[in-house]
Amino acid sequence: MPKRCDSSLAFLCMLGLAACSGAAVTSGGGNNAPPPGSPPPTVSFGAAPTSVVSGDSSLLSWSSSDASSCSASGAWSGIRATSGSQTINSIMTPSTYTLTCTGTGGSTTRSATVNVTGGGGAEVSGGVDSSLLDRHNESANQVYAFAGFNTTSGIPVAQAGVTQNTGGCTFRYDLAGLPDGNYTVALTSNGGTSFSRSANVTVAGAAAVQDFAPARVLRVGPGKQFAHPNDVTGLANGDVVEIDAGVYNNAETIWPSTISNLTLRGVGGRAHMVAPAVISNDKGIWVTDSANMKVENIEFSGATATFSNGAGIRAEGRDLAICGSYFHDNENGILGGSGNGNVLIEYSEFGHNGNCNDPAGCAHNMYMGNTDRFTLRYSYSHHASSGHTVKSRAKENYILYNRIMDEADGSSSYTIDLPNGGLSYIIGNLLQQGPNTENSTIVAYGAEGLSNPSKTLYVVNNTFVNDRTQGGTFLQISGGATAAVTVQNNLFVGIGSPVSGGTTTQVSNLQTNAPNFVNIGAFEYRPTATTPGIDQGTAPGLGGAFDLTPIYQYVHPMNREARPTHNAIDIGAYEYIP
Ligand SMILES: [Ca+2]
Ligand SMILES: [Ca+2]
Repeated sequence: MPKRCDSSLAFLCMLGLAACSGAAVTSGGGNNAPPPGSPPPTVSFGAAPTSVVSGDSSLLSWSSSDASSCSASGAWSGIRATSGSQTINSIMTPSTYTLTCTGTGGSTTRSATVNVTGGGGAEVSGGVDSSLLDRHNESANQVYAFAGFNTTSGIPVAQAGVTQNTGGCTFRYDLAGLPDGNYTVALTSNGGTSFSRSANVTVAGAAAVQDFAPARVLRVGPGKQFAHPNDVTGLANGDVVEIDAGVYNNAETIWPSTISNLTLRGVGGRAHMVAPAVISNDKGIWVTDSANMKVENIEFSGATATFSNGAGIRAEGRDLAICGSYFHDNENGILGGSGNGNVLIEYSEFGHNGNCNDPAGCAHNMYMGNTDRFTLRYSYSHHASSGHTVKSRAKENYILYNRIMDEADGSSSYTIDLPNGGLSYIIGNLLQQGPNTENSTIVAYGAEGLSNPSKTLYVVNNTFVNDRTQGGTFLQISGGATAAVTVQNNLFVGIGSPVSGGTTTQVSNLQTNAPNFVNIGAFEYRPTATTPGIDQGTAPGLGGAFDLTPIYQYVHPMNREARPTHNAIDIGAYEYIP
């Protein structure tokens, strides 16, 4: 779930004690007397979260208008850009961060305080199996500690969000600073409405570990309960199916609609599902009819079907989360049905899927149907064959911090195709079309008619590269003035038209033929000191309820890191640090 809401605020919201805007909290104030005719700067400044476990970090974010410079004081110091963000690590004591921005109209001061829990007692921490979590509403996954054994009523004495380990499909929590005593430690995936697991934990001066394990694990592999994923029977709601790493030939399964909340997980590496020469369901290697499935560490290859649209996964059930998986050499990598709900794909790779063999329509590296929300993040999609590298008809699209490319010899059509519009966020991506692309456009919005309810698109802080020597179009908007499009802080490299069609708001974008990246030939688009656009971006602000400011940047392969801050935000998908 892309929405940001710090855990303590979410808890207050749950109790009805605070408005849950997800916005940062500001406090303090005080404006110096301005000279006549000039307004004092307007400054927005906040921390997220505003309460951390001792030793954890918080992100400070700010923006201003009518200011020429800002300075930090209190628990931090130094000169700051007039907008930006900075992660403060290892916060051990309650800390107040102050920012003063100055312009011709005077100065404005804002402060944000980060409170610290823990430090005085012992920590209770542990792993949380992904099968127990809501992957589509991450802030709802929380662990509470209640005083006494066997109770989950009343006000908890401590609370922590469940966090995902970077680069992986595993999760954990840390409840810090619990005084000695007996506690019930309880896991919720719906913000505290109910608890799916609880355990009695005694704290006696030392750290305690309490893991939350799945209800039941079925094991697949040589010598295991089932030799092959095709053989799995007797499934129950909430089961985890752990499949040993290795190659499984002739793989094809319809995961049934009568079972929900299944987690299918490769262990010890990826479990590779190789399609049979003829898939009997004529759709895909795995057809996910089950609601709320999770697929982790699985590889899919070789899917074909009668109409040249055989998929690694044919997604038909409501809500699907894919993590750490690899889809290659299928007709479609994933083909999303028209089922409603949310599809999340993260830390995954798609390559060499796609074709235009069927006159009725092409197959694509990934092709999402008209679902409610599609999120693609920290992933690598490349070398689509004739089809599109990413295609989605979803009503909402969050395409964040990915590498999506033809590279040297891919033959894709569009790099991103959102043919029906939708509320769409394309932020922090590396987007390239190669010399062999079969369509001169990189990103297309509304190409088949803006039939989704929202026709709003935000394209922010991406690095676009056109390697098509005859030129091309970086962003093509169809549908005329009905689309509301914001294009900000993008770096357009190569010849061609940056934005074509539509009525667009374009702010601080830059086009260059000399990007001076670390190694453009090897598709390493990190900036150097002479890359154009350093410190030349502008604060993106909010796009609807979503903060457009990039907080991560892509790390190859299929990973992410926090986007640092240095002076004003840079144009493009990376921030340059001297
Ligand atoms: Ca293209
Ligand atoms: Ca900068």
